[in-house]
Amino acid sequence: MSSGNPFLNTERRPHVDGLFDAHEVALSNRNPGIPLEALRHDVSPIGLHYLLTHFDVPYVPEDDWQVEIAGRVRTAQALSIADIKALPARTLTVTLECAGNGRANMRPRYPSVPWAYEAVGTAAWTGTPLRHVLNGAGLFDDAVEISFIGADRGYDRGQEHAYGRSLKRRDALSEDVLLAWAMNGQPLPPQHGFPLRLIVPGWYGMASVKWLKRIEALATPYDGFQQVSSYMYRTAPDAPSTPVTHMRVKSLLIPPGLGDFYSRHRMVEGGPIPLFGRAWSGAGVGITRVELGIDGAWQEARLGPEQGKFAWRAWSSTWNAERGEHVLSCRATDASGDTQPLTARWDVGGFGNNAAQQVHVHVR
Ligand SMILES: Nc1nc2c(c(=O)[nH]1)N[C@H]1C(S)=C(S)[C@@H](COP(=O)(O)O)O[C@H]1N2
Ligand SMILES: [Mo]
Repeated sequence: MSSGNPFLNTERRPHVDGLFDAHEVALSNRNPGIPLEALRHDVSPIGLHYLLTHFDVPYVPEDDWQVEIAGRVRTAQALSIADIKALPARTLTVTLECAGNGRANMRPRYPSVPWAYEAVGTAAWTGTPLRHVLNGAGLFDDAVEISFIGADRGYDRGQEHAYGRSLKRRDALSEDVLLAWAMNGQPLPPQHGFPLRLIVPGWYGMASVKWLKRIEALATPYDGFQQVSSYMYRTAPDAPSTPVTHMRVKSLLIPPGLGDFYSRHRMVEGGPIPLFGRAWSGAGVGITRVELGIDGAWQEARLGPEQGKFAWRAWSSTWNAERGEHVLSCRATDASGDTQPLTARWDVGGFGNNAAQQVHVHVR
């Protein structure tokens, strides 16, 4: 029997090891990561911020966009970008990381965007706190969740859907959740959600819905695909799942010395080598410590100044490089006492891998 849906046999993708599949490579071409050397910038220049777009980037020819506010509200409404810009504005420096960052370093790996370390970036987002719009429409008491639906649409594992996510009422009313129209002082570029996106600081990136078209107050939990069928931690395909929410503590270092074009392996001259990196955590929790690992021995790194509760923090250290092959690593600890693990904890979808980075270096 023909179902008319050729994607229905893609419900489960078996884990893989070894060479990357052409589909993974194609996804990776569409979704660039930050070049690690760009971790130098406090705020990532727009073109260096990572991207993750599940379906097609919607074509929005001009600014005639309207966002619907619907569902369990006293006054349903359609707001223009001008209406939203007339509300009180805030700019927040926010580090976003994709929940799938590190997936390619897990063995075996889940076939999806094969991020190693680079699905992270920090931008200055300008917008109005979402609560102004929710309060303007008047949430009914029975509104337990707010859903956010983007203009992009496609299939995943046989199911057609628009990209959508939700937040619990309390989270949605936070002063820090923004309806953002600008990134680093410029209108959102098409790939980052023009003309309007949600920014949910402290959460993995999937919560920050781009090309936002519809905001709906719900009396029952939202059950869209990206909420209940994806972004779930699971230790086995049929094991109980827990939702992916805040970012886990993590740090990265900029690979030192000179890189080889093809392998990207590093060549360093012996002597004192300055090292620099970034560390962040989720839920507005600060970074209290970063350690630099040299072949498994850990030394304390220096922390740079904080640049806001939701932005990554710089760290630096000096490595006395001696001739031979070395593995550099870094691990951060946050104010709730969480430290990065040295090896990935297993997750079926490859989510939340915050294992310490490893950089192989040849010193001559
Ligand atoms: N509408 C829509 N919003 C979206 C996505 C998407 O595919 N469609 N991807 C999400 C995911 S998984 C991430 S990690 C972030 C990435 O944001 P960026 O591309 O601006 O870096 O956007 C989120 N918002
Ligand atoms: Mo993501």
